[in-house]
Amino acid sequence: MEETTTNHDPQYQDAIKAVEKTLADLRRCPDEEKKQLQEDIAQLNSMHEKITQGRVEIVIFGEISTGKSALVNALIGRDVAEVDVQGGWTKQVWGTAWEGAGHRLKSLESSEIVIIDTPGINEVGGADRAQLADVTARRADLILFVTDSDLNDTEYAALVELAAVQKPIICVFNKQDLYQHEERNQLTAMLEQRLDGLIPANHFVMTTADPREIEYIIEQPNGETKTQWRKPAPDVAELKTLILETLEQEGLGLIALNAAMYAADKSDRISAIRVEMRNRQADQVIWTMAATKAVVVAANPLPFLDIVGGLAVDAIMIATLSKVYGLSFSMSQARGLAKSISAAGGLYALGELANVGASFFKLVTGTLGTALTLIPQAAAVGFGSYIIGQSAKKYFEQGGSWGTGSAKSVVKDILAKTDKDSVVNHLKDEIRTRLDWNRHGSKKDS
Ligand SMILES: Nc1nc2c(ncn2[C@@H]2O[C@H](COP(=O)(O)OP(=O)(O)OP(=O)(O)O)[C@@H](O)[C@H]2O)c(=O)[nH]1
Ligand SMILES: [Mg+2]
Repeated sequence: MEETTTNHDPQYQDAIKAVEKTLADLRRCPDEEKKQLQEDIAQLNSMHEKITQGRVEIVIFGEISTGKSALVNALIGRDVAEVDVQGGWTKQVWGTAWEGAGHRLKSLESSEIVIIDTPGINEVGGADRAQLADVTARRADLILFVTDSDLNDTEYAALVELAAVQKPIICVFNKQDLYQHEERNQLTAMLEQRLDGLIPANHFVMTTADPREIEYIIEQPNGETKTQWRKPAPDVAELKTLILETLEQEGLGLIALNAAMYAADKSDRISAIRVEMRNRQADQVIWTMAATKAVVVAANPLPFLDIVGGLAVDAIMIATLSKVYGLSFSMSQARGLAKSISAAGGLYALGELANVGASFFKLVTGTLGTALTLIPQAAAVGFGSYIIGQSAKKYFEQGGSWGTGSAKSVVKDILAKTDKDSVVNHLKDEIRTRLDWNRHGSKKDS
């Protein structure tokens, strides 16, 4: 990835590294995981671009028609956003560069400020709103929360949600031209009270982004007067100063902190998804193989029950599990691991139990007879495989090692944690289902 900056601020460099490391982790994910994490990859890539360019993102939130788009125009100094008398005008989140701000982050020539306009918070419903606010706010370096009177419940709830994201927030009380002195003082006092504890007192400013036309009386050269309706200039000076001051103070540190937080969030999410996906896949492999082994034992004559045959199923299971965890064990490695787990847990005993049962049965009947009577033994063999599978899973979860314990302690731990009856019952059901199905085929009267 190319560096577009030569800034050596350590905090800033660390933040870039954090984002790059998270991206590198993502690139190493197997394809299936990558598919699930597509959006995160795209978001992180744009975060990488943002931080290397030193792009500061200011996001504007607020209810419908409070003047968010008008504020973008007033700050930028020309009409870039559509302003409308009817509420609900702005439909999507979009950003525009604030070139006239004249602000550059210290020693970061390529830096720019982008102002991002969003739809009214009451425009999108509850869960979606929270989602939108969350996604947008997480990227934001600075949040402008716009209101045009006292906060209603929706606004207050949204502001609380935003404050939880831990970004600097400026509360903008817009449409000042609509208020008389007295009313303005009352509203201001109410707002200040509401904001207390949510945002610092000096992060509250008043603006007039798009004043109503007023009637001017114009004196003409001939002494006559005429009236004309004109729009006064917007007044966002105090807000602009506050934004630039905030950026000046926090500048690079702000975007660095932000990017680092973002990367940390993402890597938590990546590991959570990865753990969950692998876990699910691994369990599926273990159940399938344990049931297969149990069914094989229950349904087939004695030769299938020998240790070598049983071990083969476990080895296939372990080789498959190794792939789930991004390691690829050969069959002989897999067999080796299966053996050592069995030995560590004394699990051959479980297999032999089945052998005894089967031999006994063969002795009595001379044939396999009804497979159904072998179910308990077969389920016991399946249980052995289940434990081997879970132990191998633990081994692979730890990157192919027993961690601080030994094979023995891991198997022992797993045996202690496993609800044996429920696993065995599950396997019994599985055998019955599969054998029943068989019975309708070839083994009708066995
Ligand atoms: N009087 C007055 N009207 C304003 C001011 N700012 C905005 N308005 C008016 O308020 C209305 C809504 O303005 P917008 O900028 O579209 O508001 P918005 O918050 O972007 O609205 P949505 O995108 O629909 O959520 C328009 O009619 C603006 O002219 C202001 O400072 N004073
Ligand atoms: Mg708008």
